[in-house]
Amino acid sequence: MLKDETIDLLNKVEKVFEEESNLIRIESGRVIFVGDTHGDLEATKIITERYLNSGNKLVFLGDYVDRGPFSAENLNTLLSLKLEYPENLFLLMGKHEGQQAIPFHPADFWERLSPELYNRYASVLSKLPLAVSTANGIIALHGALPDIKNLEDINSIELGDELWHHITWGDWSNAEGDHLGSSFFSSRPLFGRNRFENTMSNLGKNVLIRSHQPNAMQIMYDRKCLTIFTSSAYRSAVLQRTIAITDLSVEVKTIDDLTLETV
Ligand SMILES: [Mn+2]
Repeated sequence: MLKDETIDLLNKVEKVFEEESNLIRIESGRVIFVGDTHGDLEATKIITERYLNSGNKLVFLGDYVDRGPFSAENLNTLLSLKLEYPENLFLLMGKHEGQQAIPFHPADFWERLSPELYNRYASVLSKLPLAVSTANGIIALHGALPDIKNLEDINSIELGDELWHHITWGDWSNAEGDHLGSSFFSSRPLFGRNRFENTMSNLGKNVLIRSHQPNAMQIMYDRKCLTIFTSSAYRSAVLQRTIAITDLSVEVKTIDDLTLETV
């Protein structure tokens, strides 16, 4: 895409994101959750061609760029589709969309941009929503759950604050405890079962669908926490190209009430 076309796309889609709250509520229909795509344009195309139509809502859980071979194409495809289907496609914020708050390296997509495009992408992507709540018992976000008392608290989270960091950078561990510290090699905050159970109870939700942690156990916490990963860019990922599907007319109590599909 030429630079002028990219700037034009960013200007238009920025207005759509400015209309959205941090928390997206989905009340009916079928929802397809997509994990990190990380430059896997083919995965994005298969999923959007198969599922982006009336009656379905597609929720991408963040991390559209870096690591895989087609970062710019993947991101621009998703932004163009967001303009076309603003009510059927939702793009949540991942760690790789938060460059304005926490720049990190390596980040091959970001590092190749001109300063002008870097600033425009960083500014527009800083406006992405943080979480999706469905009427049948699901909360979905990129990483971990923040310590909040109710769903509405998500709307007052600000880019770069501690709760934002827990959502976009947080890992889960299959251990007891709440905030277990940060891993030694990165600033990824680590959380245990108590954080999961307390926040899920506060939010009145049964199942968390998230991505972010390619080597996490796919199913944790009594089959109520699901990690999906949809990019084939991480060879070490436990599962690749996996999506999760739910019909909002059926209450979801555990992960067994979802349909998992490999694309
Ligand atoms: Mn990721």
